[in-house]
Amino acid sequence: MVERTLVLLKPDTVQRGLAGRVIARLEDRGLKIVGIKMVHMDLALANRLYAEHVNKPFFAGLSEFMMSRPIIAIAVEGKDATALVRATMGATDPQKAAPGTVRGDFGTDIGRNLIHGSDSPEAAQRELGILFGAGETFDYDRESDRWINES
Ligand code: IDP
Ligand code: MG
Repeated sequence: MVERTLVLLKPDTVQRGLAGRVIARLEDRGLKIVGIKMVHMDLALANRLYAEHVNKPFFAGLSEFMMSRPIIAIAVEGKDATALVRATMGATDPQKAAPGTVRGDFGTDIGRNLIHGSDSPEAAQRELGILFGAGETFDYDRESDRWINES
């Protein structure tokens, strides 16, 4: 099913100048950018986005890192976009992520794993609502997607 999902390029991706290369991997898989912006996360945003993790021992470090520098939020659309993004990202721990994935190729540490992707279509809906307001995402067709929409 064609759906939308949330990608965040974490501070390490922006700091290391890898944003373009990571975005290219998403586009190379056929995903369509339907919203994109730079965000400097605050604690309220971190608490909402990572609601499932607020009581975990790593939450303090995670939220501190996510608030440390600007990130890039991207709404992407495509067939099974959530699963496709997750496969492109690789496992949470870069040590375990397969070569060819973003985390497997560029990641060094579980706390510096470059990219966030929603973990289910339901989570994607919720997270997109947190990051993108009305008028910040766009409906448009790409000629190259016609065959996907017809299948
Ligand atoms: P995900 O990003 O692959 O969906 P989650 O389990 O949702 O992984 O965790 C959110 C983020 O929290 C991870 O991307 C990672 O940066 C961080 N994190 C998760 N588990 C640990 C841990 O055990 N130690 C340190 N950081 C962690
Ligand atoms: Mg997650």
